[in-house]
Amino acid sequence: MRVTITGAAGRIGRCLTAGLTDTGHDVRGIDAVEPADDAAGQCVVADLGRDDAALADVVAGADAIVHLAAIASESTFAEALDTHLRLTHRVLEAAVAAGVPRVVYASSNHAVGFTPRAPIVGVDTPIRPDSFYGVGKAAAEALCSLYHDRHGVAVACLRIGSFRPRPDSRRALSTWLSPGDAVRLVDACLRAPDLGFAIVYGISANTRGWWDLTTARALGYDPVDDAESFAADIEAVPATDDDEVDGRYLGGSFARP
Ligand code: 15L
Repeated sequence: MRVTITGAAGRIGRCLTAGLTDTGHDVRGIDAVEPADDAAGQCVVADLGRDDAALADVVAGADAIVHLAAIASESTFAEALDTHLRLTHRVLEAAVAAGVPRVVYASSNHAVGFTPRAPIVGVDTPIRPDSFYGVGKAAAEALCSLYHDRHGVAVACLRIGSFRPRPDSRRALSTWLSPGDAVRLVDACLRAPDLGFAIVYGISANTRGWWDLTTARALGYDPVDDAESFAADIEAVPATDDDEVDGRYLGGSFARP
């Protein structure tokens, strides 16, 4: 498939550019900065938020857009509106204008981060953002739903957990998404024949995972990594008060008092 990735120079963008290319997709990227590795040749450097021509050009002829571009952490309310809602609106409009049938949107677990921790949480749990970041992601999920219903764009919203080379905290033993599984998840969303509108959690097959992967697996996601392999190393370091506080809500430190 011809796949356009926004935010291609970011951590997840570089991983997906390389991984989806290896999987056989024809990948083009767009980002405000040049990627710091081999993905450079596949990435247009342009301001997605302002440059209409560059956006139209990079999505032209695409079979799907993977929309990652955003500030991937807490920011001001104004920045959250801009980076999540306005930017996603631009990408969805560009998809409709160019006839791109499918969008994979990088949402976040922080859309439901103020949900008290429970053994298993489905994608149907009520929206409970833990930050302006989470509000922006939840609002952008709603925008994706509108573009699916109104314009027929197939959309997968990925509530990504903790994307890291390896889990780096007690919480990440539950929330980790490995680079390999990130590629597998997005590839499944690109290929799923009847995507419709789907919300899925983006984590690896973590033994201690608390987000239900049923909707992701139904799309064909078959995660292979498990944060448990790193548990002994992480638990060798004594737990802190922050670990205890971060264990109360799904969003961890984002939901601290
Ligand atoms: C996210 O959505 C953030 O982008 C990332 O920086 C982490 O904080 C991650 O969630 C997480 O919950 O660990």
